[in-house]
Amino acid sequence: MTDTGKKGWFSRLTEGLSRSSKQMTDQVVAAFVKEPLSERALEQLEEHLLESDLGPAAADRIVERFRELRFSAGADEREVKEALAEAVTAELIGHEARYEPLAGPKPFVTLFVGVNGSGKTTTLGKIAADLTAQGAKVMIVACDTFRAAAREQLKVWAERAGAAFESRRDGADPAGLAFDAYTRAKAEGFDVVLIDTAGRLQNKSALMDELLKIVRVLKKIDADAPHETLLVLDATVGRNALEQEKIFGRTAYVSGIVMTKLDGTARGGVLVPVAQASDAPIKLIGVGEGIDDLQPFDARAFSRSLVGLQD
Ligand SMILES: Nc1nc2c(ncn2[C@@H]2O[C@H](COP(=O)(O)OP(=O)(O)OP(=O)(O)O)[C@@H](O)[C@H]2O)c(=O)[nH]1
Ligand SMILES: [Mg+2]
Repeated sequence: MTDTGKKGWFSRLTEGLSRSSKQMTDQVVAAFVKEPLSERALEQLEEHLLESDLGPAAADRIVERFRELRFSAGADEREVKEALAEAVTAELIGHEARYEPLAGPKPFVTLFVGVNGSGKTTTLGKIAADLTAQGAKVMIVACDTFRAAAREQLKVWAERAGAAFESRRDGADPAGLAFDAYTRAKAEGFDVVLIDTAGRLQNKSALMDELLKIVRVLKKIDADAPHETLLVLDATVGRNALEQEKIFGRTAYVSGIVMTKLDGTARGGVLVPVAQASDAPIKLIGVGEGIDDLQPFDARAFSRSLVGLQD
């Protein structure tokens, strides 16, 4: 997650986004390179932007930018890609921020929320490993108490990261667990507390009630807790991610968004409308299942990778 080894980091991003960049650029580039500007080319651009799930508003603005750019008939591939990358970056300005758990209060409590399968547990595990590698004292709390498998999966991540692990048996009250774990973390000088939550309960309102209850009990210990609530969204569900942002963004005190599985889709452009719809900035992106495949979100780097630029 730290930007050390910049080159490896960037090539991982580019590799992860390769399906999206193929979708987005191959034909677009062909339509503009060494061609006089035409309505047909602009239409194609719009089509491909929409197919990448960038959304109609952003697609319109990008097409207008291209219309005004008026590439010379000698424009090469690089020029076209650079222009597209700049246009996408412009759409993301103001929607990026860092996740900095070691810069805030101690222990810094982060709550992970999102629908089932979005990547909460995996993201939490990657973050834990990154933080312990930096020497932080990390506690992981398994508030998805309804599934034994969920607890086991998280325990594996905790062991791999060398983090403390707090859990309870099936069906135990997640808020009670969160309260006790935070109390212990405070008493024992932990730097960071990472709280995993269930993605699915009997129904949506039960899920929201439970999240709000966890938030309420944490606030009994520190009115500012949780210090971060990360909404984890799966890019492969395309524009459904927008629906999920709407539901959680309104009710769960979301302070940052993690967009996962950008490597598993050609529609990574969906990050753009999600960023624009959300009050919370994008903070992290997942570009693979491995421990090193979680990255801080950088609008410029993301945009360049999305159009297939290699640096
Ligand atoms: N390719 C890819 N797979 C990912 C990424 N992030 C998570 N996954 C995979 O997505 C699947 C679901 O991830 P989980 O972390 O279990 O999701 P969850 O939100 O905890 O799900 P529930 O506990 O059921 O609510 C797992 O197989 C992960 O390995 C990513 O960035 N890229
Ligand atoms: Mg999980």
